[in-house]
Amino acid sequence: SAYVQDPNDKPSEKCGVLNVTKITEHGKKVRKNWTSSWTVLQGSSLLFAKGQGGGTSWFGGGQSKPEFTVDLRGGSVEWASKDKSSKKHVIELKTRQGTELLIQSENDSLINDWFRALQDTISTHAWE
Ligand code: I3S
Repeated sequence: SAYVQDPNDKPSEKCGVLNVTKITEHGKKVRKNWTSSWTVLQGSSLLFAKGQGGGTSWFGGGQSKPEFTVDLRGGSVEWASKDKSSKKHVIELKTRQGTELLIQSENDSLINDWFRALQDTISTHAWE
């Protein structure tokens, strides 16, 4: 289903498990480290927590913090070219701060929903 901005103008939220790796940090290439992450889109922020398995959820327990947070304002998303990854369904997310992430799921419709949600968020917050 399509991602729709909340009509009451509350911060929109979307979450799920995605495979994520940074490829660039502060404009500098970093080594890939694909990790399954609990991912939350909250307003103009994208938050990543360690994947399930550890037993602690940063919901649930409330003790652990997100691994990292990305500010989507001024960023861009596109489908990653083949040279970026051998995986299927890979989104390339670039932030204004010079971080580049690859975001992937084997689930075609799930990743398409995320792509639209990220695009919508970036365009909604374009002028902030
Ligand atoms: O872009 P690369 O370097 O081919 O990325 C692959 C490597 O990071 C590899 O790990 P090491 O070469 O550090 O051991 C990963 O296991 C692969 O998953 C990476 O490539 P894909 O195509 O899966 O994004």
